[in-house]
Amino acid sequence: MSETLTVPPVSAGETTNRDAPRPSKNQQFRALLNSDQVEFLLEAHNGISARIGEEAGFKGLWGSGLCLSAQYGVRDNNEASWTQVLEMLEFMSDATRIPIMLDGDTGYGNFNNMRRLVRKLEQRDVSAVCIEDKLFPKTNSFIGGHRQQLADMDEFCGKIKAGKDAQQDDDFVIVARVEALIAGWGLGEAMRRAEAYHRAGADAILMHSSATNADEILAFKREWGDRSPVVIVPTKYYKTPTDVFRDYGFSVVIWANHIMRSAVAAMQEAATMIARDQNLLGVEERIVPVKELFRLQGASELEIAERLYLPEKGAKARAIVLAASRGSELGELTENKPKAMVQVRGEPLLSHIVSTYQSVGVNGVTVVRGYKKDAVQLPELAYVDNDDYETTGELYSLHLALEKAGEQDEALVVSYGDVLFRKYILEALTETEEDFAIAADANWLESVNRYRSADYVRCSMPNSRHAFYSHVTLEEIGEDIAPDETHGEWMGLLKVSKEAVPRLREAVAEICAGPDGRTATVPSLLRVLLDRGEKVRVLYSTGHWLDVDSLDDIVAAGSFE
Ligand code: SPV
Ligand code: MG
Repeated sequence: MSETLTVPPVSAGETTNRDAPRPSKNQQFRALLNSDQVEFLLEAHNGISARIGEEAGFKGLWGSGLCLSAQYGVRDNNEASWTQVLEMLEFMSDATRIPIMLDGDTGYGNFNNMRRLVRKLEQRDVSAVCIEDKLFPKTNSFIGGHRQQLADMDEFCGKIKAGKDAQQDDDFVIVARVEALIAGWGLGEAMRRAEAYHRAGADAILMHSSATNADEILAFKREWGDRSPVVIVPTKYYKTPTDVFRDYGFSVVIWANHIMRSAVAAMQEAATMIARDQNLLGVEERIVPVKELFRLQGASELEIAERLYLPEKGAKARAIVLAASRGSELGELTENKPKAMVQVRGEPLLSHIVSTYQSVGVNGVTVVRGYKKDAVQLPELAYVDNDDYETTGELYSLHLALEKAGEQDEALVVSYGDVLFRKYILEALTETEEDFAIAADANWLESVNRYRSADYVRCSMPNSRHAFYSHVTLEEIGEDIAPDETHGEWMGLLKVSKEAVPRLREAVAEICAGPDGRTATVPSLLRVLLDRGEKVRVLYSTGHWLDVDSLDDIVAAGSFE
């Protein structure tokens, strides 16, 4: 199945479904009944099984009373209320485009209940209902069928008539199910009832049998001829070749409970295995991957719809966090783990950074690991390893991450595993429209420290109220900008629009392939971008970030919220 908007669970965005018009479900079902070949309905009992049936190529589904009851864990004795059945049917109908015939048991009451049932089914786009001539509450035909009492024939005819009168769409189908053979009354009674129901307006007769061969069903069909379409359920006489049904001119064959039974077998096997092994190793390769569930649920349709309908905000970005270096200035704190994993307020630095990203909706975070990479293990992150971290620099790490990610249709934020920043800075950065944007601290003078190298920026204008409303751009970045020309300190954050990501990737690859490429830095990349004529927007802030370079910084990070 294609990954686009092919199958339309209503809940998964009917509004985005613009496929060519197709016959209504009722028309489709009517066509099945009138078709000159034998047609098949597959049992389904919830949304996902309905969808699986449709994908397997079935043209219609059977909402089996037995299996709908079983999936609720109750007996096929009308223990599930008719509205509970209806509710599940709505999910099945929403999940598929093929028609569904409900096994409506005895119609859940008298003619009046039947009328209401028909109206409710039509409202849920269910195309047909089959009712059986037994008494409410019914019992499954294969449980003591011979002892089961049949409905009064005339009363049942009234129910059929009431249903036919209630339907709004001419193509809605009512099938009358004759239980005379099940209850041991023989062919004569079966014929008498089938004829009465036919005259009452039933669109088809379902002749049921619990015999293990098809003799009585075939005898009925011989006698019935083509008075109306005949539907059968060969659960017990499954050995009869389908060609026999074809030759006899049956209209519809229902495979009535096989999806539920196969699901039960698979669930029992998996449950037993997991209970026995107390791990998932054995079971994992026998079951579908989680992404198969996502596919069946129509997750890709939601992604497309989100692109159509959600505002393009900063959230449409992913992040790369460069965290390959040790941070040896922290001494024994980084003996067994890189700086990004040093604890601050009970959590690794990296966790704080990832939380900040997540708080603005940037959930796709890739971390480049290097030094003690095995110590960098946090949930929900993607990892790229720079195993040459000792001889390479941060730009090389970025290069590896960009190459691994391949083509991506999202903006990108690059930051470091040892730089904390406030959420609003990130938010403002991701909302910029420019292809490249960086954040700069205009309070750089406050944090000047002779022992610490920093990347300073010279911009198109210094920070001011006026600058807040202007599009300040970067003119120079480096460690050696004269103090009277310095407008701020780069905070280690770079945003790249989705359109500019390919240009970024190309520039990074080119620098890394050059003579000093393996030890190049992100500021050197910014210089190359400026040389290439790219505009780099600068957002000023005053403080509210922390570059963790020393033990004092670790202490300061403890109160950074
Ligand atoms: C069902 O599937 O619930 C049916 C068919 O009614 S049978 O179980 O054969 O009665
Ligand atoms: Mg049933």
